[in-house]
Amino acid sequence: MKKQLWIVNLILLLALGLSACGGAAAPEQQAPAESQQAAAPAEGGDQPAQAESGDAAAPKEGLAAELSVYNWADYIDEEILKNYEKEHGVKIVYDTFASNEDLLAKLQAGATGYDVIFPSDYMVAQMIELGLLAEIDHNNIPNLKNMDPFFLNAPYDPDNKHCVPYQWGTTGIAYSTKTFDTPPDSWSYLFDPEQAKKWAEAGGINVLNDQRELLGAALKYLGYSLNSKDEKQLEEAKNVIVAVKPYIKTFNSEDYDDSLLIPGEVVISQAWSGDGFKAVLETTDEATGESEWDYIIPKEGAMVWQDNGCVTATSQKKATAEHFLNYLLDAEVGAAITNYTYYASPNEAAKQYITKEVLEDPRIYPPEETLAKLEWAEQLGETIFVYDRLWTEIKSQ
Ligand code: SPD
Repeated sequence: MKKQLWIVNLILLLALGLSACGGAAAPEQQAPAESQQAAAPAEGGDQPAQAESGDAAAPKEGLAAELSVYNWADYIDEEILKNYEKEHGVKIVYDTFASNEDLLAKLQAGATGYDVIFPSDYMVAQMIELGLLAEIDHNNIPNLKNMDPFFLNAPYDPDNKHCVPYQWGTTGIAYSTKTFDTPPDSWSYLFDPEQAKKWAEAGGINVLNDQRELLGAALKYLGYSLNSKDEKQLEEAKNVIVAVKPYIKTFNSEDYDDSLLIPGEVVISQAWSGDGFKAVLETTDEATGESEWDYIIPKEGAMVWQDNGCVTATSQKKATAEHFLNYLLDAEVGAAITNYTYYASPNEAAKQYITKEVLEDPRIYPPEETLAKLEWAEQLGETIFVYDRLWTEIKSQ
């Protein structure tokens, strides 16, 4: 009996080891079927392969042994993943992407190994249209009740048939308070060539490596909608970016804390609210309360967005994916996400656990007058091909 168990465990270890290798590094591989959970050893002794980020025990009944999650960079505290692994015995294979378009390209290239993904609003609509998302079973996600109704039933996913809200935020400008005497309250600080030259010489400019975001900001600078489908306006926006490209030090959406803002690699950057606010908090002098960084919404207006947890159409582990999404929507878990990322939470029940400094900061939860200046990105239909072409032109000049 002991020998038989040993052989079963060895086979399991090998199988899990192989699927772990295939999870993040080679997501093109088909994910193992959800029914593999049945093979997890129920007795003590050897357990399935340990999770990379925690100690996944045998998966709880009805759950798969492993789940592949694909999210934006720096968008969850790893402790939350470890806790899920420990509590539910599901190993999380975690991988990150830099933009909605990168995520889409990956799925369209045939990657079928991802179970849970986190597209933004307009991309959810596009992915539904392309048949890339599964319909979710709300019975498996009772924590949807915790959500602020404002973030449910969005036009891009009526009745939340495919996705659940994850985090929301804005796209503005992060800036070094040592460099700027007055806050850079206009996109002209990035897009007017004379200004851009000045800030490039003062220490450097970063912009988001993201076509909807950068073209959207240039459109706003020109006084247009960031959802413009007008080819002349779009061409104009491209020319604005190309004109300042020599002054842009980096196109980077992923390394704010490590190498961009906090170490002072640049002095001004187009930035997402949470990343900007992280730089504010982490460089605040406790004695004076002053910070080396600040974050502002330009007066011409900016993007407001909502990211969403969705299950891929190719996932073989839909029930486990829904179980994981439900975990993320728990009030305390939702608060832990925001207390780490500094993005606003759509989770009403989480608010009691979110730190005051985040909940009461207008840079994270903007007041009405700021919200009035913000615009949601919408799905653009065929015009995305124009955006693709312009983005290629910008990047290749
Ligand atoms: N560091 C995590 C950033 C998540 C940003 N997602 C929003 C994109 C909106 N276009």
